[in-house]
Amino acid sequence: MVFSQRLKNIIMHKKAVGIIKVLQIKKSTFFSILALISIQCYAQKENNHKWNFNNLDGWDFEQQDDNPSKQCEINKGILKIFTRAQSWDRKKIKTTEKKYTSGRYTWRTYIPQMGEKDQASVGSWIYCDDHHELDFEVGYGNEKIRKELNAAPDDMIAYMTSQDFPNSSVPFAIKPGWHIFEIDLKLKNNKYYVTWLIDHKKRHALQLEYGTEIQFRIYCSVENLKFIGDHIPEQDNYGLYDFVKYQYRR
Ligand SMILES: [Ca+2]
Repeated sequence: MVFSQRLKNIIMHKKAVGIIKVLQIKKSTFFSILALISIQCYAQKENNHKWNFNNLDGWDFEQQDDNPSKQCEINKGILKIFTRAQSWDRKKIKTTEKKYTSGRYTWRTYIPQMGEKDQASVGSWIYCDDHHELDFEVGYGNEKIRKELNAAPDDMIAYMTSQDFPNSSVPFAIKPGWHIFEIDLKLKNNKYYVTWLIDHKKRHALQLEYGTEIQFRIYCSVENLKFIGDHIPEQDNYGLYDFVKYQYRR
């Protein structure tokens, strides 16, 4: 009896130790996961930044044309990018780092009165590759779209576009002048949910089929693009950028 009681006690003790060990492992795993999430959030928050364009530190120039001139100028904290009449100039700047994920992307962009029917676009956008790109592209707009939107003669057309997964493009009429363009990426079931806002008003939203495995560069551009007007630009067109901001949020 005494022996079996001792055996029982030993077994009970071992079980208790086992449970405590399991609990300790679970606890340590829990704290490891918590630490990992905190580190990731902290790392992403470290990416928070506002670029005021007193210089182009942190940005690289890019072009998709055969014109060697950069056509990017900074004057008193305002970046100007322009394209020439009768050309297919495509001038852009992009963040050196491709690391931005969920959160709020903000551009303060000036849209001028662009050439009537000109195929020229002022872009405020983010890009990973040709299938993972989210844009504001603003231009004169082609005749068909202008009719559909009942655009006034001085209206410009802003296209809010997801290039793929899924593809979606929604046009919206805006007046020339300074605007706040924002792309907001929220995670829903680990996939991005994108909201396009113009001057703090929601104008389009879409559930995307991808999440933080896709990281973006931020872009500013003026490009002569065929989709946005009816003929090759007849005047020089430009866009101005006061600042760009990225603010992380899950
Ligand atoms: Ca500025």
